[in-house]
Amino acid sequence: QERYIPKNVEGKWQKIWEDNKTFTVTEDPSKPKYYLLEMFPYPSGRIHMGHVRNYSIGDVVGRFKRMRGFNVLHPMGWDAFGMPAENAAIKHGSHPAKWTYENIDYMRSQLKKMGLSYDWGRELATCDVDYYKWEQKMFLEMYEKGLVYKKSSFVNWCPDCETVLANEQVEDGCCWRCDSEVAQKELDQWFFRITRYAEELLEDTWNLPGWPERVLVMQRNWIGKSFGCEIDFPVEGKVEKVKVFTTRQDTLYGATFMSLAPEHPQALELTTPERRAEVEAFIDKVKKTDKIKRTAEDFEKEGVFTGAYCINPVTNLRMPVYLANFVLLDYGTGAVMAVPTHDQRDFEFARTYGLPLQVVIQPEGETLDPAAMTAAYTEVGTMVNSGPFDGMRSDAAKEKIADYLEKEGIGTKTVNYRLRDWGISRQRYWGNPIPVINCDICGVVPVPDKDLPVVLPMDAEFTGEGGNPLARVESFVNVTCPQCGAEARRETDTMDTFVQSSWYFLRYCCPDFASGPIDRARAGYWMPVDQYIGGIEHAVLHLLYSRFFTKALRDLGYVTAAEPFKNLLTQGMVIKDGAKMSKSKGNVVDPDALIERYGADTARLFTLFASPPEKDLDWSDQGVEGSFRFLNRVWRLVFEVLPFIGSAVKPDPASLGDGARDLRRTVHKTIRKVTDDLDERFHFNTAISAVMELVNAIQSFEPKNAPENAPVLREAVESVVQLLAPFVPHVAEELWESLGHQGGVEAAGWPSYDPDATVEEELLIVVQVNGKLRGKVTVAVGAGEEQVKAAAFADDKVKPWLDGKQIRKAIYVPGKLLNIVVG
Ligand code: ANZ
Ligand code: ZN
Repeated sequence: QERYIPKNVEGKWQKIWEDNKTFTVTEDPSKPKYYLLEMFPYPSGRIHMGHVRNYSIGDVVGRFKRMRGFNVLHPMGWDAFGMPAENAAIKHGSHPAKWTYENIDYMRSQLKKMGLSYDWGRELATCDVDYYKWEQKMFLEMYEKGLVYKKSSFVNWCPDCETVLANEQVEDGCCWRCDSEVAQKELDQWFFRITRYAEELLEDTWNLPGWPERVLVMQRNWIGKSFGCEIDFPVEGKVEKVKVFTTRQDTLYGATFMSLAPEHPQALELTTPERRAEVEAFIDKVKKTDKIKRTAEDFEKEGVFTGAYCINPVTNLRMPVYLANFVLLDYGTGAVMAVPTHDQRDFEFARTYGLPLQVVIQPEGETLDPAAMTAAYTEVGTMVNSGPFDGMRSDAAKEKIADYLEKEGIGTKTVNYRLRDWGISRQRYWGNPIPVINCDICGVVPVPDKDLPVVLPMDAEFTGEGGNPLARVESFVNVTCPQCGAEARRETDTMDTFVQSSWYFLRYCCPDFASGPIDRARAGYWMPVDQYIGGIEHAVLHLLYSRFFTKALRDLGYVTAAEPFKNLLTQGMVIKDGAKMSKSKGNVVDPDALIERYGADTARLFTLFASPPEKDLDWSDQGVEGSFRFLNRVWRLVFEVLPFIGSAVKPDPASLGDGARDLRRTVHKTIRKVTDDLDERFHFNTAISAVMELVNAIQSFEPKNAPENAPVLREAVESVVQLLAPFVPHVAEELWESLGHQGGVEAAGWPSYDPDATVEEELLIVVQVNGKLRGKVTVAVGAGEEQVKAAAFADDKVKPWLDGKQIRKAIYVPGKLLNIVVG
């Protein structure tokens, strides 16, 4: 077969892999395990270049590890619930299930055409009853443990998708999916109590050295731990107190008024009758604005006076109580002691409403005048106007004041987290039904075990009229209460799709396990995932939820691992003409067309060669052409040397000529380099260039037909084929077979290098005359200064610069450079 025709090669090997179940794995205790995972795709319809890149990266790792003797679990599946299926159903009048499963079939065939080394026997789709039924079971177990609860709350509401969004799904006040502006709405919602794990989630970020630092930083900031105090402020004329949370108790002596969240439960109680109408109007207004806007730095600070006063417990100052739009109900205690001199928001608020300022921290060598201040002073300084704490540094005073408050019974030291519980209710059909029944008499009643799973009814109608189609399926909704037998209504909220992706990696360990969600033994063998690969856009959402789920399931006894992903690689985007490849930009390259024209190996090679995985990949048609040409060269080279290397055996280092020894050195140095580049690293592009150089070296090696060169030549081309196998598996298998091997290149294992063969025998010395580069000479390793000089003086390029001149001195940097000074 003289010509490289990808179609002939790729189909053939894909069938062999499938027939031989080459990538099917079991929990083999005799081998080291390696769990490799790429983030599973949403079955949107077609594979895009981002997928091609993600999965090509993963496949190199998987094939390399397999060649190195690891038992590699490399599964694939579908994140199959979600809104697009329902929207498509509305648009085309079909069923979300039909749309989803058709897309899965098509995309699976696309992935198979890429020659990815998946164990397809473990494939799962999260919309399979067999998958989501286990999620319902775990949900109810978490409910029992108080890890799931229902409460009425204000939620982010996307008016276009007509569903609730988690905080993580709101970007700049807009829906992460459709970009419409997010509104606030009060609804009964289901939550996972992720906050119970806030501390452990934070703490364990320090035990994940295999994660990119910036992802860890984003998670730490998202969890947002802060240390401070809760302080009680008496209310004038009442017994009740107002509790605030502050991280700046050092500013307590400067607190001049109070700011409460408009939704604060004490807001109306405190309001005096004459202020009531105005206060109510303000509360209504704020409830309509979304939280993200309210807390934006440049959003106008607005408030209303309640008519009530608090007493500052250390200064006895009367502090007017305001409601303020920037104070949120669900952070801290929902109430803030306002210190306008040292907090910028309070400063702006005080200026707007003419409230008093008191400086309690002075900057070094300066005296702040409250009347002249144009911004709050937020740095560390010297304490003033603060009674016994005057003269201290403010950062030291923090601790002292906290102690004092505790001793006096005014306040307590507390820790606060920014992390909120994870709202998972979605008012949509195409999701996992929350398995409870709402009874007027009994309240929330879990669906009894014998009645699980709650299966999505197939006869819902998708009219696009808004609301949840599930809620309109009477046969689904109308049930009797399992507890009291009264008429009751089935819950129609479904779970956020991020719930399914929070444990799919556990189900991959045991996809056929029939007696529970997770087989402890098998999950115990595979977990944690050794290498996870996916986009940076999941830095907080999916990666935090998965960590939470793993910990929660550990506490339910399902797994032993505390962390799901040992190493994380976040790959860059694929860009073309300077922009992210996307339909809206009109710059997409279709993987099908690419594979049709060049074959999967070229598509893989290009995406791996064009840039390091973490960086963005700039699409280049010439680059694709170049990769294709390279594969053609390798192909031709193998068939060119094939007649000469027939039955050649391993080279005998002792009997090699100079040229052969040089080639062999290049071969072994290349093996060493590629191994280094792939082992626990992702330097694919430099590994590929090293192989390209090796191919050049083989091409220029002559004479190829000399019998004594056959062993070295054979070793050289075989190494090329082996080193390329993880990148371009089809070509590699075909050439390996052509070279006379049976059983496949992967099974042959990864080549090892002979350290002796890599030792340099000659050195290249740069020769300068009066500091200018004039030539290069080759000398034997171990040559002394005199030999180097002799070679330099005799060199044709150097000689003309010395002719007729007097040599004053020569400076030799051993092994590198000779500078001859003439005059
Ligand atoms: C007084 C003070 C003085 C504050 C000062 C800051 C500076 P972190 O660090 O992010 O935890 N705060 C407390 N609860 C709030 C809520 N529900 N909505 C809006 N703001 C709230 O932030 C803690 C600080 O944020 C607290 O410390 C409080 O203002 C404010 F010079 O108290 B501080
Ligand atoms: Zn009941």
